[in-house]
Amino acid sequence: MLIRCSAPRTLTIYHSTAAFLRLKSSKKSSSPIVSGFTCSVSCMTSLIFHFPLIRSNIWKKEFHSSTAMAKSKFEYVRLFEADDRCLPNTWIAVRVDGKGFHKFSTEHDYEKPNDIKGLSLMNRAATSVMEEFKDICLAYGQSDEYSFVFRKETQAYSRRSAKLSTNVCSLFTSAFVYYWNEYFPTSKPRYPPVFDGRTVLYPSNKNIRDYLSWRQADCHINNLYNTTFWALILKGGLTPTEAENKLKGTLSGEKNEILFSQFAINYNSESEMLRKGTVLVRRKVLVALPNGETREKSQIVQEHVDIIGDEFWNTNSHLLTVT
Ligand SMILES: Nc1nc2c(ncn2[C@@H]2O[C@H](COP(=O)(O)OP(=O)(O)O)[C@@H](O)[C@H]2O)c(=O)[nH]1
Ligand SMILES: [Mg+2]
Repeated sequence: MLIRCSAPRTLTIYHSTAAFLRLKSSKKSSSPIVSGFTCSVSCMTSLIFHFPLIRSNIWKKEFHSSTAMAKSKFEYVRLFEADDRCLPNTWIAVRVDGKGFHKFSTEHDYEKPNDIKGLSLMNRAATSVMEEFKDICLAYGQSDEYSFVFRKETQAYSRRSAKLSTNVCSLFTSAFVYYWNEYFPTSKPRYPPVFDGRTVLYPSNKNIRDYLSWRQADCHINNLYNTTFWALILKGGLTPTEAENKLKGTLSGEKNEILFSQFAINYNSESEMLRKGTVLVRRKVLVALPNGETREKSQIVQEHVDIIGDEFWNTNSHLLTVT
């Protein structure tokens, strides 16, 4: 088969056993493919989509060699790109955190101090991230943040730090918006939510455990404070300033006491998701088949458990084992 498209250069496609495509490019043009090529877009599109061979090998090869000449002049700019590959054999934690979520939660009428729908949406978005990135062995979330732990030996994106954080952060954010309606069926987001993302490396098992402990301790400290703070305001009639002054310098035991004696709230009876945050891990679960039988399937499950003590890590020793 022979297809010709006319000047200023000729596109010729010979389609046989060894098909090839030749682009005769005008030497004058600095960007031959774009500026000098007069074949119509629809013609090009039809070419690309009708000839898988062209699309895959030949097209790629010729495009590359054609553009190589044009590229060479500018190619040096690649040297400005820093190599940000993460150290080998090191735990990679990617944490996303809501930007200005104090405002976002107020603008979207989140319940105080905790909004179950909002937190569940965070868990849904994080599940999407784990579904996509199989090398994430565990995720931990609380408030407006989520941490994702990549296996020590992961080769995802050649361990490039920015690739990992931007892909995780982007998917998390889009999933947050994508699933919004399932959790807030009567309202739309009033503006696009933003999450930042960062990659942090931890060389030892102790380090990664301490990192996760740090985030869970943060959850505990903030949640106890917020629960007491909002009880003083919503149930005790204090102003935010009065509540803040009352809690200034108090230890956790004193906050527990205020909750219990003034509001009959036993903090330990509060929901585990609020007190401990959410751990996402993969577990083998039995799923029912249409024929009535069951099959084991790996599924991402949510657990609201302590990850500071040893118990979780003893029962889940596989999480820290390099495979
Ligand atoms: N009312 C409410 N606010 C929340 C909830 N989860 C997170 N937030 C808000 O999000 C903030 C997250 O903290 P941080 O990241 O330090 O603040 P940011 O800089 O405003 O995102 C909290 O201080 C709360 O104001 C929730 O479930 N309910
Ligand atoms: Mg935030």
